[in-house]
Amino acid sequence: MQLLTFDTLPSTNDYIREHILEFADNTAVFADKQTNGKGRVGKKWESPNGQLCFSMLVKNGDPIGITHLFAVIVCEVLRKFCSKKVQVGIKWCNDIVIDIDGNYKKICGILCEKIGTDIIVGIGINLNVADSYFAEHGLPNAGSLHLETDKSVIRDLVIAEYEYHNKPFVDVLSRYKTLCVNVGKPVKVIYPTRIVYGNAVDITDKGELYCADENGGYFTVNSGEVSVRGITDYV
Ligand code: BT5
Repeated sequence: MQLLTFDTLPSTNDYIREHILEFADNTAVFADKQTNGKGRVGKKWESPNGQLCFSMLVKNGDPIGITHLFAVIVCEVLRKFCSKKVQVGIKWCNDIVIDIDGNYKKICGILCEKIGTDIIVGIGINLNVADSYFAEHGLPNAGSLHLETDKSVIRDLVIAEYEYHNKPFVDVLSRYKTLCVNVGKPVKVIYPTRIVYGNAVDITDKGELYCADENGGYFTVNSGEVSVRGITDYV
C-alpha cells in the first residue's frame, strides 16, 4: 500500500481521480484539511481541522460491496475507541452516526465514486471537531466523536482492516445488518421528486434497504441519490 500525505488538498477523492492512471491498487491519499470536500450528488462536505479525511483507490471494485464493507470497518474501528456510552452505528447506506441517548448525529460520511472499473473510496470522520462548528455551518445533524486519538492511528487501522479483509460479501452484510441503526425504525425516503414513508425491516442480500410501506406492501431503496431519514429526526 502506498500512502501519500498532504497538509491541504481541495478533495482527496479528486486528487486520486486526477492521478488515477499513475496509482496502484490500494493507494491511499490523506489530507490534514480539505478546502473543497465533496459528498454525494454534488453535495458539499465540510472538512474542518479535527476531521480525518482520506481516500483509497480500489481497482476493479464493486461499488455497493465496497460502500458496505468500509461502513462496517469504520464503524467497528471507531467502536474500539469510543466509550460504551457512545453507540456508533451505520445509517443506511453510507453514514456513520452516534446515538447519545436517542439523539443521532452524523460523524462520518463515505463517498464511493466509480471511475471505469475502479472505485475511489473517500472517508471523512469528525474525530475532534467543536460542536459550535456545525451550528455555524448550518449542519444540525452533524456531530463529533471528540476523540483525542491521533488521526493517523485511526486511518492506519481502517486501511489495515481493509487490506486484511478476506470475507465474502454475505459475511460483511451480516455485520452491516447488526450495526445498521435504521432496521426496525420508521423511515422517510426522500427521492429527487417525492417522499415515501415506511418502516425499515431488513437489508437485502444486495445491500439495499428493505421497507414495509403504509399499505401492507414492501419496497426496496437502492439508489445513491435518495436520502433516508427518521420521521422527525435524522434517524
Ligand atoms: C457523504 O455524502 O456523507 C460523503 C462524505 C465523504 C467525505 C470524504 S472526505 C474524504 C473524501 N474527499 C472528499 O471530497 N469526500 C470524501 P452525503 O451522504 O451526500 O452527505 C452530504 C451531507 O452531509 C451534506 O449535504 C451535509 O448535510 C452533511 N455534511 C457536510 N459536512 C459534514 C460534516 N463534516 N459532518 C457531518 N455531516 C456533514
